[in-house]
Amino acid sequence: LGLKVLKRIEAIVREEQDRAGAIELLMPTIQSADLWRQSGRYDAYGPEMLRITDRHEREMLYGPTNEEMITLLFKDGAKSYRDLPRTLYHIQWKFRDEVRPRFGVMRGREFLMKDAYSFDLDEEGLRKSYEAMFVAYLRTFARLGLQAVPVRAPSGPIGGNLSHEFHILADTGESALFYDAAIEDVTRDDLLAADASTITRLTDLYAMEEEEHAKVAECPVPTERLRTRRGIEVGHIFAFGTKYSASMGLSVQTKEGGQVHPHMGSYGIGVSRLMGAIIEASHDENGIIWPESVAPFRVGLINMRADDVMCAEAADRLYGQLRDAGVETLY
Ligand code: P5A
Repeated sequence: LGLKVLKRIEAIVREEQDRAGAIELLMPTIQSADLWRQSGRYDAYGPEMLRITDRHEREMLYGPTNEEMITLLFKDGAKSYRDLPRTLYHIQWKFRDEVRPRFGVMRGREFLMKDAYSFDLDEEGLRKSYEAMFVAYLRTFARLGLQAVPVRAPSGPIGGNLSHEFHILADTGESALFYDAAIEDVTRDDLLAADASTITRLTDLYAMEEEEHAKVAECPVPTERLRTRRGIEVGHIFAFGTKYSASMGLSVQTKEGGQVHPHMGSYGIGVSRLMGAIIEASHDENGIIWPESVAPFRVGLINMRADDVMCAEAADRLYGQLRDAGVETLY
């Protein structure tokens, strides 16, 4: 049942990436250490990276993320401004040797991530690509039946100066959030119809993780409107400009004949974590309440009198009819 739910989450994530104009590919899980030496992250990444050697004693690693690899692939294929803007994504397993793996899929060492990477000629282009992914995220989480709060975030080891995390509100969440109650007024329909103005509306409202909130001198939200809730980070997006294109020697020809390093961003969704996050956000004392869009089955059919021929026939018939009508049924 869990696998069915995971596949449904993955399908919604994929549909919204495609809708935003991103192109799907599939990159390997194992990467070479040399690739990461080019960006300077091989040493910087620390013990979370699972380092391995092959039979020739070459240093390899199990990818925790793919900024370096996508930059290399893009370098092979894109030569001029005509190849941009472009956003590429894959849905692939990652490995991070987390100090404290917790709660199964919520913080696993091996987990499924959707990671997208955008390439633009300039900062203005990057801002548009970032916005397109922001909209895709709002729609994705709304379709999954979730209320996601976008939070301005520090970018950490990925780098850059513009970054947002998307948090699902749940009492068991690992992060403490402080946000303006007006964020809760944004409806599911608003999110499904999201555009640049929805992003402005949301990002103009205050929302911070505890650690960042503590650094703010004076809180701009009046006490009666300030909400404190716990959240689960299900997505994280970054605009980091030329950090990887410059360090890894990726440049493309401009219209005028010059060369520029593309401005890049990366955009992650924790696909397997979402399965746990949905459960945390949507359950009661009887168990999980799957939002309809990800439920493993729509109908549960039980023949309560298996030894009664007529009853068995009726149940079989009903099961056939439901299946013919395309209604997924657990019999
Ligand atoms: C963005 C895409 C990145 O790695 N590089 C490519 C950027 N961002 S991130 O924030 O580090 O991860 C993106 C999302 O992946 C989920 N996630 C995890 N899920 C389960 N177990 C883990 N150990 C784990 N680590 C990260 C989160 O949802 C995160 O937002």
